[in-house]
Amino acid sequence: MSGCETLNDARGWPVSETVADQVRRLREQLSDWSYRYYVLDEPAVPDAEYDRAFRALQQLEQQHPELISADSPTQRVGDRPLDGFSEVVHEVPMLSLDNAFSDDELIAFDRRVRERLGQEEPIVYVAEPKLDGLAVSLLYQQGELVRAATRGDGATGEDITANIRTLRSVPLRLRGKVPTLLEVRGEVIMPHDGFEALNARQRDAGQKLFANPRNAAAGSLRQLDSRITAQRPLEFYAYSIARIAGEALPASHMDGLEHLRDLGLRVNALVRRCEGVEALLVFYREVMEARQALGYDIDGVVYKVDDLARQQQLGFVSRAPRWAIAHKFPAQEELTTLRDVEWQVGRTGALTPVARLEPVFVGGVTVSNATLHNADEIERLGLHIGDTVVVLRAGDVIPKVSAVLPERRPADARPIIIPSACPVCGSEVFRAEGEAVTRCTGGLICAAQQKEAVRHFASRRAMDIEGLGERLVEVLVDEKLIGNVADLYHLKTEQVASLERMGEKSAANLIEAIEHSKQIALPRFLFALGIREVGEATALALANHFGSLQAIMAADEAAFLQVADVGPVVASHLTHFFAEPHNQQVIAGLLDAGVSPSESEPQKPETLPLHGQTWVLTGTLEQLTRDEAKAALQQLGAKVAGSVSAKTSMVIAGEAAGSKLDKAQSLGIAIEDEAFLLKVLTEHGVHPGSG
Ligand code: D41
Repeated sequence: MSGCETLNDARGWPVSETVADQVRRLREQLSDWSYRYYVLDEPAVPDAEYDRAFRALQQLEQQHPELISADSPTQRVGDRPLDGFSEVVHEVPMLSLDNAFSDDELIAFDRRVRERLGQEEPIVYVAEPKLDGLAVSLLYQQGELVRAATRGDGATGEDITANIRTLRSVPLRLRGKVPTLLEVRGEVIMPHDGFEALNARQRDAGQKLFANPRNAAAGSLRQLDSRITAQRPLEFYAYSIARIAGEALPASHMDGLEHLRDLGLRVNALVRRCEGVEALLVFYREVMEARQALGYDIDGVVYKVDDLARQQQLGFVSRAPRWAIAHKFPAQEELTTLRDVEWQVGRTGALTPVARLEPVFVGGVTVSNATLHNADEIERLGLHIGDTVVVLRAGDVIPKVSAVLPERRPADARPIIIPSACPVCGSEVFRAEGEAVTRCTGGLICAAQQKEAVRHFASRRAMDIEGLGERLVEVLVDEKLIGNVADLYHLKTEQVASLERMGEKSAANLIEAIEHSKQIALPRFLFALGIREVGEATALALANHFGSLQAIMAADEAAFLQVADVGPVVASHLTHFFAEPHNQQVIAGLLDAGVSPSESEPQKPETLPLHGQTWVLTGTLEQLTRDEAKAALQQLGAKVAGSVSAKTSMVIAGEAAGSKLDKAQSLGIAIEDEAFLLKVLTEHGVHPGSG
């Protein structure tokens, strides 16, 4: 105990502290938090806390501009663009790395190293991931960042100090006891999440997209206006000391990296000391496994002889050190030829173009097919059959055609034609306005969609056929007992009982459940047909509006558009569905088999009890799902909106209702709970969830 008490303010600082002390304290605090965040990878405080301290410092500096210094964290961004980059001559050249493309080439490298050193025993190496970014060189004098340069041709680069200063992972001042001079080399990269976000912003702003994180990083460092660079998610990792003065060079590469960490520079966490070539190969495989999950691109690993004296002994050949090598991962992009395009039909009827390629070795496997996603993608790529294309296969993801080389297009190249009929069932195909996907309209008969169609038809909210689960649908279709939903109604107990893992009893139950489903409410029947974008609420609106299946099947697009809740897209899905002869046949088959959807008088919307009202559902309901509650309210003529406004008639608040509830309260709108909703529904004879 000092015995001398000082008064502290709310932050715990002595009140007598001078402004200069406060500024210094804030800077130390901020740089310490950055160090813990970037170098130790152990964030000390939430971002908001950092931001508060940052703003406090900004404010003090504004009031006392004489206290501003270049190494203050507030001074990362300059305020005017440069006319151009000036040249930087690298006092210590920035070397390049030799490559090994196979285990054998690596083993040969290790043998050469041991021969030159006259050493039989295993060499101690340091293994590092090879970050796929841009090499830069940072110069610190008396601990302060004074210059940053690109690699250029290795002998001269460009001065990008203003841009590098904007990277928060680059300290503007080193920590602790600093060398009088330090030149450190490292890589600037853009992580995947930042890259995706940047491209999304570029797209929104109508700007050109970056092809990959490396290009985005390069483009960001090449900005003459550092205010733009400051908005780009760039990160720096240090990987070697080029020169150091005022203290001795560490004895090994690993010691050097640890020293860099202590000085506040970020070093990649995967870096390892490895003894002997086998350990290098283990490291290579481990990093390759971890590659997809790293969050940034690497294109291989780098091995360096650890001992600096041995490095010196080995020296250089031309411009690469003999003591280091890059062990590259298999290329993830290769060129090949597009032989043909085939169209596959998915379980929901989407037609997907698949590229048939001249087989090519890429990403470690031979690829002969790649997805083309949809017709828009083909158009975007400007693809022709016969084209030379770039195939991308990253990790375990499906190979894709990522680009075309139009200058290599042969004279006999053919354009790609979108089929006009489904390649599986021959039904008409259809592409809704504004949609990228072309779809088969033969949903009820198309073999590609059979299983999905039957599964949906039988599901609880549709025909509710108990016991007809996904697995059984699979078997029934595979055993060719059914081809479409109408065939369900011709199944015999003996047929079902003969299936694997089906007893007499469960077979009888199934047939009974199928029989039971024949009496069905029209909205459920419509929903069960699996028409695109016709959910329960739309099915209900259609049933209310038209009253019968016959009336619906006779309607044209204009008539569908009269239905509340039906817009142009749904209207065109409906028209195409009912116009397809295959679908008409299946519906006729269902009716012939005795399925009889209920009929009722078409209801005039004005006569519905909640007509003209807008309800909002918020929070979690206990008894009903959101969809059920919504459908039930719509059945009574209410509109169900997603947000509260002055037009809202009623808010139903379930468990953990949030901002919508606050808003309703502030607008003075009636708020009730789920019990009230259920009471209203029963009073009007609506039993949600039971059709
Ligand atoms: O991660 C990298 N891209 C990386 C590049 C790394 N981890 N270490 C490297 N080490 C060197 C030497 C051995 C010459 C100091 C490198 C590079 N060079 C390098 N980057 C670009 C050219 C050379």
